[in-house]
Amino acid sequence: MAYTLGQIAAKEAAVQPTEPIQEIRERLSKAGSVVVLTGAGISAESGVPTFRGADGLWKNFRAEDLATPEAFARDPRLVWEWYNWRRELIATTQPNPGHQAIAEMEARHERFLLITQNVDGLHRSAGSRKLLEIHGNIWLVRCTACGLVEENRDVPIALPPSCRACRGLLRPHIVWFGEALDEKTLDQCMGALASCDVLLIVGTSGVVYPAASFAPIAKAAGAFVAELNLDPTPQSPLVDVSIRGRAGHLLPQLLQEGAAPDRQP
Ligand code: BJW
Ligand code: ZN
Repeated sequence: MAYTLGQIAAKEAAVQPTEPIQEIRERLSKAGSVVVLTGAGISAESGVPTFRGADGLWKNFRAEDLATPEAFARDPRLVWEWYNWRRELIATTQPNPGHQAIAEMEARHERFLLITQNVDGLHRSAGSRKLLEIHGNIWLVRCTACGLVEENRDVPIALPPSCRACRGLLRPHIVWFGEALDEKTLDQCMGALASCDVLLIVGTSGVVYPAASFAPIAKAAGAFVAELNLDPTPQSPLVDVSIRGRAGHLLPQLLQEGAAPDRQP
């Protein structure tokens, strides 16, 4: 994580107004349709490193060396070694109260969609089912020859991994830079964003497209848009309410009907 717990507590105590939490709570309670968009920040409290920022995943690796189809074509072993390192790390993690609060939101709202950019699978582990993993899933592999997609939970995965159907080279079933997102998945996102009453954006820097366009799309369609993040983002000026703090602290507060918000982390 980019901050010590002491620094985070100081940030939250210094600037955390109670009203915006209450406003989001009220909007949620009246909403017919809710969409939640999450990024790496929601899993940070589970111990999964984020991508950007001081302790981000890219710090020791150049993105273009690892998360592009060109990088994989050039050196599949290097890319797989990075994924093996991440699979090993993620395998030891558990969902945190932020993931759990979103699963609870799904249970409370008939029309609900969780859109996550995360590939770690922690939302599903927390119980979320109305879920689109728009950048893929680290526990799925895809054959570069025949396209077969399969679950593979080996840690580490034996290198080079090959397809049991055609012996072709397997790759992570993850959307890399320059690759298109699944069209049907993106259509589902757009449909939900165009008709939701509330869009809640949690723990994403909001710089990677197309997810970076979701807030303006929902806003233009008339939704109330709220952001929960440790830091301001380029999306902060566009949204109706932007709250600084830890997802694992703020999200459970949104579920406390009628209760005074808890100011402690
Ligand atoms: C907390 C917290 C706590 C921390 N509580 N908060 C110029 C303009 C427009 C687009 C482009 C452009 N140049 C290039 C593009 C396209 C490109 C793109 O957007 N690039 C930008 C960088 C500019 N996009 C693409 O290539 C996408 N595809 C595409 O556009 O296709 C078009 C196409 C059409 C037709 C044919 C061909 C192509 C694909 C994007 C795929 C992104 N993939 C990655 C990596 C996958 C590898 C892997 O995971 O193994 O997905 S990039 C990486 O970033 C990962 C993430 O899902 C994604 C988003 O990151 P996220 O989640 O926001 O994390 P961070 O670290 O950035 O932020 C964490 C946040 O949490 C911070 O704000 C913290 O403050 C906060 N935080 N702790 C609350 N406890
Ligand atoms: Zn195959």
